[in-house]
Amino acid sequence: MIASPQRLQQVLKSLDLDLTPWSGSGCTSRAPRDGANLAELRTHSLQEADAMLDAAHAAWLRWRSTPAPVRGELVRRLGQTLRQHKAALGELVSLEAGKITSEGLGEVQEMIDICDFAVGLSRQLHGLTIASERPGHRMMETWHPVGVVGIISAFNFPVAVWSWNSALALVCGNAVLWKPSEKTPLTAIACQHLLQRTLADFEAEQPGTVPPGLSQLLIGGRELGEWLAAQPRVPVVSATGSTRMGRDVAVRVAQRLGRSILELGGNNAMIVTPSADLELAARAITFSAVGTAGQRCTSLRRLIVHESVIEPLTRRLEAIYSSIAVGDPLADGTLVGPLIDRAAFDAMQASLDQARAEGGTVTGGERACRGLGDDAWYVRPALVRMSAQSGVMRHETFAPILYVLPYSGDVDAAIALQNDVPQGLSSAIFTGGLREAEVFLSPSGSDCGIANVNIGTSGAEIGGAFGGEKDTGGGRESGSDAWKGYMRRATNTINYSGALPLAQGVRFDV
Ligand code: UN1
Repeated sequence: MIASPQRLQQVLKSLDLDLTPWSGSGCTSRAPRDGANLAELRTHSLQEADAMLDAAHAAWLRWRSTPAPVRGELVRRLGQTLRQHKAALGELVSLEAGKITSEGLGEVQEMIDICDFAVGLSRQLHGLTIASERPGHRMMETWHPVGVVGIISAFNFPVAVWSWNSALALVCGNAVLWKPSEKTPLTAIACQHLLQRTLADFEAEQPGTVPPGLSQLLIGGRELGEWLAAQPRVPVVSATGSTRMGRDVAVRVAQRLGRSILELGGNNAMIVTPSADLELAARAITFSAVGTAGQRCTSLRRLIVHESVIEPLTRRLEAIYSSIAVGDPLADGTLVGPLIDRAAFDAMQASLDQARAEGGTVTGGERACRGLGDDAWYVRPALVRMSAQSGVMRHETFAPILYVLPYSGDVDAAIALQNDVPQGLSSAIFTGGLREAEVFLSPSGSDCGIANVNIGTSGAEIGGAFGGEKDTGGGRESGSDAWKGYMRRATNTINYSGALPLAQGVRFDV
């Protein structure tokens, strides 16, 4: 296995990225695959953050008047840059976040896809025309750029979540100020570098198009996130991470009456009914539960299976789990890479201990691949048979733990169990029955932002709005009409008559 620092040098070379301006102390980038340190980076001070906000705000004042399709052209070029550097950026994601090769590349593909989506959107930032109750009047809605958009992102999708937010924010005419996870600063620096290069090339071809300062990157810890959330000149803050972090951001943003888009923890469930295709379900369950080492917001954490099929399904899963390839994420054939760090491993063990204390039977979950590094935290994915939905199942542990729970009776009983947790991000049902599927999707069905039939809970496409309810925070990012969260709406009434009729028939003759 080639050590991570050596692989990093290759990646930096192909990205043509010089880390010197970012080097310093305060933030260490490490590689979960072997525990090696990748780089020591300088954290930004609050004074520097202020200066970045000044620059971003000044850039926004110009960018907001740039025609939206021209803004789209910038994002089209960003998509091209990402296509050219997909392999290197994907490998950097694998190095710094520990994702297997195909998932690192998949994350960059998700960035390319959202750029394509945003380019189309740049010609479709439509408002409505509304019938006026007054003669000779017309009403309409106009969508305007909102200002500097703050982005706070997590380690587990270190580049895709930035792109969902910034591709939309940029076509919507905003500037961007990004505070990535301090666990993944290098991937953030690489994204900023690729965007800056794209901006510079565009500006060189069409001078005066791109204001400097349009995209700013803040490296540092929690205090920078708290600062960002409190800035009145950041009208929208989009934050992805834990529910604890989201509550803190929400309060700071709300105190100044800003807008937050929150994408927080999930505790995602799948219901398997007696009519389900069990083999298909087993494959979907495995990808959702153990993919990305269980470190997606959308990872499957609770499996709610009808008592009549729980035995064959669980046995099948135990067989699959016993042969899952855990190992170096950059090696061919690996399906499960490492956890992000020791704290994640400890949290997983604590949850498994709690599950045992609550009557669960645990298979797997132990440390694996110790030979890959003392500070590399690999685990065998864990399957936990539970007889009731106890306390441990109500909180999100960011690790590959799948609780398997039986239900009896009809699908409503399973849906009640599914919804009986604080979080509401993703959910799925496996069934051959139309009625069960439709009940699951109905108002009395799943209470999550994502509800799927006969596919797993993770791996959402960018075309749909992404996010969830309850402790998940209520925000929506990515596709559908999520762009509206990055703009402000003006309602316009235009009088083309010579009279001045008032609404609601009010008379006010002067
Ligand atoms: C996240 O885990 O923060 O649906 C995002 C998925 C991915 C995005 C997950 N497209 O699994």
